[in-house]
Order: sequence, then structure tokens, then C-alpha cells
Amino acid sequence: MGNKASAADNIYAERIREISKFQFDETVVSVFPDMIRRSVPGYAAIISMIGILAEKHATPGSNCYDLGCSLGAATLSMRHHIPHKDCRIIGIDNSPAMIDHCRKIIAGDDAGIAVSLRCEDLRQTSIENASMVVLNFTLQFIEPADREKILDKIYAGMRPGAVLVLSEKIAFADPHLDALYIEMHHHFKRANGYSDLEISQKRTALENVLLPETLETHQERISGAGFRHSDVWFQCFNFVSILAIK
Ligand code: GEK
Repeated sequence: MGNKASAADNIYAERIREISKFQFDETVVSVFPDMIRRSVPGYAAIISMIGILAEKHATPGSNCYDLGCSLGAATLSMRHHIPHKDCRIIGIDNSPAMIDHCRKIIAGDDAGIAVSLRCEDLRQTSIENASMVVLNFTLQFIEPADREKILDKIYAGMRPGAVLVLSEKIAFADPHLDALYIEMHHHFKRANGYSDLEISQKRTALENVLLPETLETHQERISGAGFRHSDVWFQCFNFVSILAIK
């Protein structure tokens, strides 16, 4: 399913004098499938479960949103599982390089469900008639002060019974656990072929760009928005995916 020919991620392999802030530009796009697979524990499992969740929760004539869709992995997973031909998947990303490449991947896929892709800031996206909304490792890149408004807007645009999948890298209030899970994540990256230099340079690039919050903060925001049920359905170290139901 799409995303096949990905070059190996060696963006941070050589020592960089001044590491600039991480951006979703052409360079990242060209290695993105390899980067995310080797950096996010459980990524492939989460993507395939998004399809399974869509199969059950997408309702006839509704919209399914993939906010921060990157190259459309979650979009494709939903597209291949939604049983209703009159559903529409709306993929949003504010990186022009991501959306351009995503368009090509979706064009090469022949599943029947309509897909609309838009290059826009998801803070501007209106959510309407949604039976499923996916924020797969996207909210973590948005200013924490803006996150409540986004969750409220998503909730307001959902049908009763609709589901939100929110996957995030998280922080832990317990400093011991926080340090342990960060270390375990680095072990995971090392096991996937990243060197200590790559791990440390990438970490510097993501400082103040990827802003993790605690699970409790996410859960409070989700219940504050009005979701009736929510739970962590996937966790590996400091990576979680939450299911919230309206
Ligand atoms: C996947 N969900 O493969 N508006 C829209 N898009 C944004 C915004 C914003 N304000 N901020 C960041 N993005 C994907 C993976 S990657 C996660 C998501 C990662 C986009 C950004 O351009 C990037 O494509 C995506 O969110 C985050 O399932 O790289 O760790």
C-alpha cells in the first residue's frame, strides 16, 4: 500500500555544525517512511489498526479525517477498510512537500473511497459530519496552547458514536520513568540502525518542535472536550495511541 520506494534516512548521520529546527521539507519527505518506521515504536501496528477501527466506525455518508496525514499511510489504511463507498477521507497537512508527494501516492492507489487532500494548517480545518478523526503523531507538533481548541472543534464536528484516534509521544510526571522510557526509545532507534550521533542530533533538531505532554494532560483535554469514553489502546514506552468515542 503506497509509500514503497523510500530512501534510507541518513539526514543526521554526519556531524552537523549548527543543527536547525526540524522541518517537514523535501529532504525529510524523501526518507519519511523509513524515518518514521525506524523512529516510532509500533508505527506499522498503529497504521494497520487504524484501518480496522475505520472498518467498524466509519458510517455511511460520513467524512473521515486524517489530520497531519504526511504521506497518507493512515488515509490508505482507512481507504482499504471502510466498507461504505459514499464515505470521503479528508487528508490535511501543512507541509507542501508532504502533500505533493502524498497526492502521487494516493493517485497510484485504486481503492474506491474518495480522498480529498489539502495543504492547510489543521487549526483552520473545519470538521463536519465526521465518523472518524485521526491525529496520528501530529498534535505533538502544535503549540500546546492551541490543542484544546482543536479537540473541541473535532468533537463538535463529529457524529454521535464517532471515534478519535490520537497517537502521541508522551512525557511522564515521574522523572525515573520519563528517563527510562526515553532511554528505551533510544535503544529502539539504535536497534534500528541509528547511531548515537544520529539520535542526539535528531533530538536537538526536535527540541521545542515536538512538545510531548503527559497522558493525564491528554486525557483531561479529551474528557473536557466532551468525549464519553476514552482509553489507551496501544502503548510502547513513551509512545501511545488513545481511542476516544463521542
Ligand atoms: C502518519 N500522521 O504517517 N497542520 C497540518 N499538519 C501539520 C501541522 C499543522 N499545524 N503541524 C504539523 N503537521 C502521519 C505522521 S508526522 C509525525 C504524522 C512525525 C504535519 C507535518 O507536516 C507532518 O507531516 C505531520 O504533521 C507529523 O500516520 O513525523 O513524527
